[in-house]
Amino acid sequence: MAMLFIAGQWVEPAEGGTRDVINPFDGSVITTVAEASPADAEAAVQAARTAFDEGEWSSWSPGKRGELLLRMADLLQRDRAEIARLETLDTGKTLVESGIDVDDVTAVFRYYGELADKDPTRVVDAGSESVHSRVVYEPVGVCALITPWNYPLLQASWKVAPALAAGNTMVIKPSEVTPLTTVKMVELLVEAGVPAGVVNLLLGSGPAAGAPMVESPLVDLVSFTGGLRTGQAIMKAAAGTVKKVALELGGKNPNIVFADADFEAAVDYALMAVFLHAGQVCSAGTRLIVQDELHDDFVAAVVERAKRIKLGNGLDEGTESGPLVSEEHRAKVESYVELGLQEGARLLTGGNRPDDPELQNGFFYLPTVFDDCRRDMRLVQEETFGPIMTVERFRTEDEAIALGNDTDYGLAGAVWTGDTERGERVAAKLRHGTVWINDFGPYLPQAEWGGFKRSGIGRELGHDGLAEYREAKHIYRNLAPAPQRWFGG
Ligand code: TXE
Repeated sequence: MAMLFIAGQWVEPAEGGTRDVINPFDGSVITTVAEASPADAEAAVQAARTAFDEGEWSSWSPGKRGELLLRMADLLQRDRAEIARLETLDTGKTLVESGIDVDDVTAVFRYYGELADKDPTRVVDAGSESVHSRVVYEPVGVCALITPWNYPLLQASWKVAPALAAGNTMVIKPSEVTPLTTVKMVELLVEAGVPAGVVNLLLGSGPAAGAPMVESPLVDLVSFTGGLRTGQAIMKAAAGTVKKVALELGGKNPNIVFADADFEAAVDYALMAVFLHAGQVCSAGTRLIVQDELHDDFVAAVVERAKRIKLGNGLDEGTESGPLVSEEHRAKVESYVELGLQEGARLLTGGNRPDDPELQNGFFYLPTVFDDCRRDMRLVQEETFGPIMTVERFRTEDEAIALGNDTDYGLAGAVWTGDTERGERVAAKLRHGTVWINDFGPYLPQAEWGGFKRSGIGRELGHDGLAEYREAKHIYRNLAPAPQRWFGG
């Protein structure tokens, strides 16, 4: 049974709690893992605090920390197949996607491994010959890293790698729904040589394991990826001790297609944008916003291909999309389909569970397309996090931009056009943290990722993703101290 990892030891939870981890493909129990209580959270936080304040970690040079991350990258590649299989069992996504996740995670560890010793110290011109002024960057301290179930390993790496590179200690809490690859990640970090207490792992629910970390006066920073409501609760809870807070809270992302776009490519990406991983992607392009004259042909092509998406076991070759992550999550997706029908959206395909007998025990849902959608519908405005595409139309460039920005979120968006200048004009006006022109989905470890508006606070990846885990300190040295006589004396 996977246990908690506290102060360099794999330990039983204080109250002996356990939780079954469910395979979303067929509802079977993959394994049983430990379930933390608030007492475990307290112990994990204390271990991270002690390691930060008193441990050998603080004396590690940035270069040595970087080498640890590079070793970790090698270990991830060594165990690539095993990790990919675990991720597929746990999340339902296809093995190909899980393999890509491991490669992306490896790239993130390499990127921060190489960045760790690039000293950002800045000498500041104090305007005086007798002053030496510089800004140095130090770790924030103890970090609570709370991650979701859709990209368990990937989301954890975006936090763990920069937090280690900057010299912090941490407690990681993966989603209780999908803990397996995070357990593996901690095992590999131990093998890579991370000192005791620097990385601690809690398995358990938000209220019992997550909330005590957020409230703890011993924690300096919370980085959270997950849903909007939980993010709001975390921000409020963190206010009590004025922690640093970084939030990535999903999106409702527009995919804008002009009539002069490359038809085949735009159709292909429109499908991938929303149906990859059954739509359980924070940057999923669920809002297709298509120009009037292209609408009928484009939507017909999307629907025809959506009907042919092969659902199945993520471990099987040929499976194009897996199930939703849980029964509970499927119920949420189904309630949005009901709502869409009530709001007057026109169902073109899907809107149901598949009838394939082999999929009846899993949490499957058919790729679903709704036409005649309006910007004021909740179906269009709220994150469904499922395989649901909504279609809206526009006539002019200004209308397209207005629709693309008509959301409380601001994580990502795309524009498809054959006109380079128009692509740049629209990209400049979209209020989203990432904008793709004639593409959908790619991100780079070296480019910042995060949201405008309610999609969150702060950035992951890139230099800013490391800056989140650093405190700036100004050191001002007077080279010729002499009395100032401010008070006359
Ligand atoms: O996530 P939660 P849920 C969206 C998506 C989904 C919705 C809800 O729309 O349907 O969120 O999903 C921990 N203090 N996203 O309920 O609750 C929890 O244990 C501290 C978008 O599954 O946000 C888990 O580890 N921690 C998203 C993590 O928070 C708490 C990805 C995320 O869980 C806590 C996933 C608390 N009070 C869902 N309550 C994205 N941005 O990509 C829960 N947690």
